[in-house]
Amino acid sequence: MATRGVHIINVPFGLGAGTPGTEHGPEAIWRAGLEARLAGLGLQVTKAETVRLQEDGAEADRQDGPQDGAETRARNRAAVERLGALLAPRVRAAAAGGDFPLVLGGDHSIATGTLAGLTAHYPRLGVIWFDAHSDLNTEATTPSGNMHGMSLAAALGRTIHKLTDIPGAGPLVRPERVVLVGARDLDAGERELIRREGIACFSMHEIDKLGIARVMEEAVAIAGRDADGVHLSFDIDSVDPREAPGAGTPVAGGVSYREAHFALELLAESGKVTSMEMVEVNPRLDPEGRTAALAAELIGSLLGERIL
Ligand code: HAR
Ligand code: MN
Ligand code: MN
Ligand code: MN
Repeated sequence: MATRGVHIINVPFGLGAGTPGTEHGPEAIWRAGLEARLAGLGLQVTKAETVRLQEDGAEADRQDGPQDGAETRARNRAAVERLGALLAPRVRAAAAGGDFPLVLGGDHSIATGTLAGLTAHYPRLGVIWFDAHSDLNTEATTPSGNMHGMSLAAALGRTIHKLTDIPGAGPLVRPERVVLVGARDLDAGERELIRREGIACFSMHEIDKLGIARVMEEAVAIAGRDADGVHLSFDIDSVDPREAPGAGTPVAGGVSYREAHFALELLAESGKVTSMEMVEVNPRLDPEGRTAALAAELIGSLLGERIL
Protein backbone atom coordinates (compact mmCIF):
# COMPACT_ATOMS: atom_id res chain seq x y z
CA MET A 1 0.00 0.00 0.00
CA ALA A 2 1.64 3.18 -1.18
CA THR A 3 0.38 5.38 1.63
CA ARG A 4 2.09 7.12 4.48
CA GLY A 5 -0.59 6.97 7.11
CA VAL A 6 -4.20 6.27 7.83
CA HIS A 7 -6.74 9.03 8.38
CA ILE A 8 -9.69 7.65 10.31
CA ILE A 9 -13.12 9.27 10.23
CA ASN A 10 -15.58 7.91 12.78
CA VAL A 11 -19.23 8.27 11.83
CA PRO A 12 -21.47 7.28 14.75
CA PHE A 13 -24.67 7.52 12.76
CA GLY A 14 -27.55 5.05 12.61
CA LEU A 15 -30.58 6.90 11.30
CA GLY A 16 -30.36 5.33 7.85
CA ALA A 17 -31.00 1.86 9.29
CA GLY A 18 -34.23 0.36 10.54
CA THR A 19 -32.55 -1.10 13.64
CA PRO A 20 -30.77 1.23 16.08
CA GLY A 21 -27.23 0.44 17.17
CA THR A 22 -24.86 1.08 14.26
CA GLU A 23 -24.15 4.51 15.77
CA HIS A 24 -22.00 2.55 18.26
CA GLY A 25 -20.00 0.91 15.48
CA PRO A 26 -16.91 3.14 15.54
CA GLU A 27 -16.33 2.87 19.29
CA ALA A 28 -16.71 -0.92 19.12
CA ILE A 29 -14.17 -1.21 16.29
CA TRP A 30 -11.67 0.93 18.21
CA ARG A 31 -12.32 -1.15 21.32
CA ALA A 32 -11.50 -4.24 19.31
CA GLY A 33 -7.91 -3.03 19.10
CA LEU A 34 -7.84 -1.22 15.77
CA GLU A 35 -5.00 1.13 16.68
CA ALA A 36 -2.66 -1.59 17.92
CA ARG A 37 -3.40 -3.61 14.81
CA LEU A 38 -2.50 -0.70 12.53
CA ALA A 39 0.62 0.03 14.59
CA GLY A 40 1.60 -3.62 14.20
CA LEU A 41 1.48 -3.09 10.43
CA GLY A 42 3.81 -0.12 10.70
CA LEU A 43 0.98 2.24 9.87
CA GLN A 44 0.47 5.48 11.68
CA VAL A 45 -2.93 6.96 12.42
CA THR A 46 -2.11 10.46 11.25
CA LYS A 47 -5.52 11.79 12.14
CA ALA A 48 -8.67 10.45 13.81
CA GLU A 49 -11.79 12.58 13.88
CA THR A 50 -15.49 12.11 14.45
CA VAL A 51 -18.31 13.41 12.29
CA ARG A 52 -21.66 13.53 14.04
CA LEU A 53 -24.91 15.45 14.07
CA GLN A 54 -25.51 17.56 17.16
CA GLU A 55 -25.11 15.54 20.35
CA ASP A 56 -28.47 14.18 21.41
CA GLY A 57 -30.72 14.79 18.40
CA ALA A 58 -30.19 11.31 17.04
CA GLU A 59 -32.84 9.18 18.69
CA ALA A 60 -35.30 12.08 18.89
CA ASP A 61 -34.96 12.55 15.11
CA ARG A 62 -35.84 8.95 14.34
CA GLN A 63 -39.07 8.76 12.36
CA ASP A 64 -41.47 5.86 12.30
CA GLY A 65 -42.54 3.93 9.22
CA PRO A 66 -42.29 5.00 5.60
CA GLN A 67 -44.78 7.61 4.53
CA ASP A 68 -46.53 8.07 1.24
CA GLY A 69 -45.29 10.26 -1.57
CA ALA A 70 -41.86 9.94 -3.17
CA GLU A 71 -40.42 12.94 -1.30
CA THR A 72 -41.12 11.45 2.11
CA ARG A 73 -40.64 7.72 1.55
CA ALA A 74 -37.05 7.98 2.70
CA ARG A 75 -37.01 7.91 6.50
CA ASN A 76 -34.78 10.40 8.34
CA ARG A 77 -33.88 11.92 5.02
CA ALA A 78 -33.01 15.33 6.48
CA ALA A 79 -30.62 13.78 9.00
CA VAL A 80 -28.94 11.61 6.35
CA GLU A 81 -28.51 14.65 4.12
CA ARG A 82 -27.03 16.76 6.92
CA LEU A 83 -24.64 13.98 7.86
CA GLY A 84 -23.51 13.61 4.24
CA ALA A 85 -22.82 17.33 4.00
CA LEU A 86 -20.65 17.16 7.14
CA LEU A 87 -18.84 13.99 6.11
CA ALA A 88 -18.00 14.74 2.48
CA PRO A 89 -15.52 17.60 3.09
CA ARG A 90 -13.74 15.59 5.80
CA VAL A 91 -13.31 12.65 3.41
CA ARG A 92 -12.16 14.93 0.64
CA ALA A 93 -9.56 16.50 2.94
CA ALA A 94 -8.39 13.06 4.06
CA ALA A 95 -7.87 11.94 0.47
CA ALA A 96 -6.24 15.22 -0.52
CA GLY A 97 -3.86 14.97 2.44
CA GLY A 98 -2.27 11.86 0.97
CA ASP A 99 -3.17 9.46 3.76
CA PHE A 100 -5.43 6.45 3.37
CA PRO A 101 -9.01 7.49 4.26
CA LEU A 102 -10.70 4.94 6.54
CA VAL A 103 -14.35 5.70 7.36
CA LEU A 104 -15.92 3.78 10.24
CA GLY A 105 -19.74 3.68 10.29
CA GLY A 106 -22.39 3.90 11.10
CA ASP A 107 -25.02 2.48 8.81
CA HIS A 108 -24.51 2.31 5.05
CA SER A 109 -26.43 5.52 4.34
CA ILE A 110 -23.21 7.38 5.18
CA ALA A 111 -21.69 6.06 1.93
CA THR A 112 -23.28 8.83 -0.12
CA GLY A 113 -21.31 11.39 1.92
CA THR A 114 -18.13 9.31 1.75
CA LEU A 115 -18.45 8.98 -2.02
CA ALA A 116 -19.23 12.68 -2.47
CA GLY A 117 -15.96 13.51 -0.72
CA LEU A 118 -13.98 10.89 -2.60
CA THR A 119 -15.24 11.87 -6.05
CA ALA A 120 -14.27 15.46 -5.29
CA HIS A 121 -10.69 14.19 -5.13
CA TYR A 122 -10.96 11.23 -7.54
CA PRO A 123 -13.46 12.26 -10.24
CA ARG A 124 -13.14 8.84 -11.96
CA LEU A 125 -13.57 6.76 -8.80
CA GLY A 126 -14.21 3.02 -9.01
CA VAL A 127 -16.28 1.41 -6.24
CA ILE A 128 -16.24 -2.15 -4.91
CA TRP A 129 -19.46 -2.61 -2.91
CA PHE A 130 -19.08 -5.64 -0.65
CA ASP A 131 -22.56 -6.32 0.69
CA ALA A 132 -25.37 -8.88 1.04
CA HIS A 133 -27.52 -6.13 -0.51
CA SER A 134 -26.99 -3.74 -3.40
CA ASP A 135 -28.35 -0.57 -1.75
CA LEU A 136 -29.77 0.44 -5.12
CA ASN A 137 -33.32 1.30 -4.08
CA THR A 138 -34.82 4.68 -4.88
CA GLU A 139 -37.63 6.55 -3.15
CA ALA A 140 -39.91 4.80 -5.65
CA THR A 141 -38.68 1.24 -5.07
CA THR A 142 -37.60 1.07 -1.40
CA PRO A 143 -39.60 -1.57 0.48
CA SER A 144 -38.55 -0.22 3.90
CA GLY A 145 -37.89 3.50 3.53
CA ASN A 146 -34.50 2.90 5.14
CA MET A 147 -31.87 5.03 3.45
CA HIS A 148 -29.03 2.55 4.00
CA GLY A 149 -30.75 0.59 1.23
CA MET A 150 -30.52 3.61 -1.13
CA SER A 151 -26.99 4.97 -0.79
CA LEU A 152 -25.46 3.43 -3.89
CA ALA A 153 -28.45 4.56 -5.96
CA ALA A 154 -27.84 8.07 -4.61
CA ALA A 155 -24.16 7.86 -5.59
CA LEU A 156 -25.27 6.96 -9.14
CA GLY A 157 -27.74 9.84 -9.18
CA ARG A 158 -30.91 7.72 -9.18
CA THR A 159 -32.55 9.15 -6.05
CA ILE A 160 -34.13 12.51 -5.37
CA HIS A 161 -31.37 13.52 -2.95
CA LYS A 162 -28.24 12.41 -4.75
CA LEU A 163 -24.50 12.63 -4.39
CA THR A 164 -24.19 15.78 -6.50
CA ASP A 165 -26.63 17.60 -4.20
CA ILE A 166 -24.03 17.46 -1.44
CA PRO A 167 -22.06 20.74 -1.33
CA GLY A 168 -18.54 20.30 -2.74
CA ALA A 169 -19.25 16.83 -4.15
CA GLY A 170 -17.46 15.55 -7.22
CA PRO A 171 -19.27 13.93 -10.16
CA LEU A 172 -21.67 11.02 -9.82
CA VAL A 173 -20.18 7.56 -9.59
CA ARG A 174 -20.29 5.83 -13.00
CA PRO A 175 -22.18 2.52 -13.15
CA GLU A 176 -19.47 0.91 -15.33
CA ARG A 177 -16.96 1.32 -12.50
CA VAL A 178 -19.21 -0.14 -9.77
CA VAL A 179 -18.82 -3.78 -8.73
CA LEU A 180 -21.16 -5.55 -6.33
CA VAL A 181 -19.65 -8.46 -4.40
CA GLY A 182 -21.53 -10.84 -2.08
CA ALA A 183 -25.10 -9.92 -3.05
CA ARG A 184 -27.82 -12.36 -2.06
CA ASP A 185 -30.84 -10.21 -1.18
CA LEU A 186 -31.90 -7.93 -4.00
CA ASP A 187 -35.28 -6.23 -4.37
CA ALA A 188 -37.10 -6.25 -7.70
CA GLY A 189 -36.32 -2.60 -8.47
CA GLU A 190 -32.66 -3.15 -7.64
CA ARG A 191 -32.40 -6.13 -10.00
CA GLU A 192 -33.91 -4.07 -12.75
CA LEU A 193 -31.51 -1.19 -12.18
CA ILE A 194 -28.52 -3.58 -12.15
CA ARG A 195 -29.61 -5.10 -15.46
CA ARG A 196 -30.53 -1.83 -17.09
CA GLU A 197 -27.25 -0.14 -16.14
CA GLY A 198 -25.14 -3.24 -16.72
CA ILE A 199 -23.65 -3.01 -13.24
CA ALA A 200 -21.17 -5.80 -12.52
CA CYS A 201 -22.61 -8.09 -9.84
CA PHE A 202 -20.68 -10.98 -8.36
CA SER A 203 -23.45 -12.45 -6.25
CA MET A 204 -22.90 -15.42 -3.91
CA HIS A 205 -23.67 -17.58 -6.94
CA GLU A 206 -20.66 -16.24 -8.85
CA ILE A 207 -18.49 -16.47 -5.73
CA ASP A 208 -19.46 -20.13 -5.34
CA LYS A 209 -18.86 -20.80 -9.01
CA LEU A 210 -15.68 -18.84 -9.73
CA GLY A 211 -14.10 -18.67 -6.31
CA ILE A 212 -13.40 -15.49 -4.41
CA ALA A 213 -9.89 -15.05 -5.89
CA ARG A 214 -11.12 -14.86 -9.46
CA VAL A 215 -14.01 -12.61 -8.39
CA MET A 216 -11.66 -10.15 -6.72
CA GLU A 217 -9.35 -10.14 -9.70
CA GLU A 218 -12.25 -9.23 -11.97
CA ALA A 219 -13.64 -6.74 -9.46
CA VAL A 220 -10.36 -4.83 -9.34
CA ALA A 221 -10.17 -4.82 -13.15
CA ILE A 222 -13.70 -3.44 -13.50
CA ALA A 223 -13.56 -0.86 -10.69
CA GLY A 224 -10.09 0.18 -11.81
CA ARG A 225 -10.96 0.64 -15.48
CA ASP A 226 -9.86 4.17 -16.38
CA ALA A 227 -10.17 5.05 -12.68
CA ASP A 228 -8.10 7.49 -10.63
CA GLY A 229 -9.00 5.81 -7.34
CA VAL A 230 -10.78 2.69 -6.07
CA HIS A 231 -12.94 2.72 -2.97
CA LEU A 232 -13.94 -0.36 -0.97
CA SER A 233 -17.31 0.03 0.70
CA PHE A 234 -17.49 -2.94 3.06
CA ASP A 235 -20.87 -3.74 4.62
CA ILE A 236 -20.22 -6.29 7.38
CA ASP A 237 -23.49 -8.06 6.50
CA SER A 238 -21.69 -9.42 3.42
CA VAL A 239 -20.12 -11.91 5.82
CA ASP A 240 -22.22 -14.88 6.92
CA PRO A 241 -24.30 -14.08 10.04
CA ARG A 242 -22.69 -17.05 11.82
CA GLU A 243 -19.45 -15.07 11.78
CA ALA A 244 -20.88 -11.54 11.82
CA PRO A 245 -23.96 -11.74 14.06
CA GLY A 246 -23.98 -8.01 14.83
CA ALA A 247 -25.70 -6.78 11.69
CA GLY A 248 -29.22 -5.33 11.55
CA THR A 249 -30.28 -6.97 8.27
CA PRO A 250 -28.61 -10.40 8.37
CA VAL A 251 -28.95 -12.67 5.34
CA ALA A 252 -27.95 -16.34 5.48
CA GLY A 253 -25.46 -17.76 3.04
CA GLY A 254 -22.80 -15.07 3.12
CA VAL A 255 -19.06 -15.13 2.52
CA SER A 256 -17.12 -17.11 5.07
CA TYR A 257 -14.61 -15.72 7.54
CA ARG A 258 -11.78 -16.96 5.36
CA GLU A 259 -13.27 -15.77 2.08
CA ALA A 260 -13.70 -12.28 3.52
CA HIS A 261 -10.12 -12.17 4.72
CA PHE A 262 -8.75 -13.62 1.50
CA ALA A 263 -10.74 -11.12 -0.58
CA LEU A 264 -9.29 -8.18 1.32
CA GLU A 265 -5.79 -9.65 1.29
CA LEU A 266 -6.05 -9.89 -2.48
CA LEU A 267 -7.25 -6.29 -2.69
CA ALA A 268 -4.24 -5.28 -0.59
CA GLU A 269 -1.94 -7.19 -2.95
CA SER A 270 -3.48 -5.44 -5.94
CA GLY A 271 -2.26 -2.12 -4.58
CA LYS A 272 -5.28 -0.47 -6.22
CA VAL A 273 -7.54 0.41 -3.29
CA THR A 274 -7.23 4.04 -2.23
CA SER A 275 -9.89 4.25 0.54
CA MET A 276 -12.18 2.06 2.60
CA GLU A 277 -15.30 2.30 4.70
CA MET A 278 -16.51 -0.32 7.16
CA VAL A 279 -20.23 -0.08 7.89
CA GLU A 280 -23.24 -1.71 9.55
CA VAL A 281 -21.41 -3.07 12.62
CA ASN A 282 -24.15 -3.10 15.28
CA PRO A 283 -22.71 -3.79 18.75
CA ARG A 284 -26.18 -3.80 20.32
CA LEU A 285 -26.91 -7.02 18.45
CA ASP A 286 -23.60 -8.60 19.41
CA PRO A 287 -22.70 -8.01 23.06
CA GLU A 288 -19.67 -10.32 22.74
CA GLY A 289 -18.12 -7.96 20.19
CA ARG A 290 -17.32 -10.66 17.63
CA THR A 291 -18.56 -8.53 14.72
CA ALA A 292 -16.47 -5.50 15.67
CA ALA A 293 -13.44 -7.76 16.17
CA LEU A 294 -13.96 -9.19 12.69
CA ALA A 295 -14.32 -5.67 11.27
CA ALA A 296 -11.00 -4.64 12.83
CA GLU A 297 -9.31 -7.78 11.50
CA LEU A 298 -10.66 -7.21 8.00
CA ILE A 299 -9.41 -3.62 8.01
CA GLY A 300 -6.02 -5.10 8.92
CA SER A 301 -6.17 -7.48 5.95
CA LEU A 302 -7.05 -4.65 3.55
CA LEU A 303 -4.14 -2.62 4.92
CA GLY A 304 -1.59 -5.35 4.38
CA GLU A 305 -1.72 -7.77 7.30
CA ARG A 306 -0.33 -11.18 6.39
CA ILE A 307 -0.37 -14.54 8.12
CA LEU A 308 3.38 -15.00 7.70
N1 HAR B 1 -33.06 -3.91 0.35
C1 HAR B 1 -33.64 -3.64 1.62
C2 HAR B 1 -34.16 -2.21 1.70
O1 HAR B 1 -33.87 -1.42 0.88
C3 HAR B 1 -32.67 -3.87 2.74
C4 HAR B 1 -31.40 -3.12 2.61
C5 HAR B 1 -30.68 -2.69 3.68
N2 HAR B 1 -29.72 -3.27 4.49
C6 HAR B 1 -28.44 -2.92 4.54
N3 HAR B 1 -27.88 -2.37 3.47
N4 HAR B 1 -27.78 -3.24 5.46
O2 HAR B 1 -26.92 -3.04 2.82
O3 HAR B 1 -34.87 -1.88 2.59
MN1 MN C 1 -25.18 -1.96 2.61
MN1 MN D 1 -26.14 -4.89 3.58
MN1 MN E 1 -35.15 -8.19 0.92
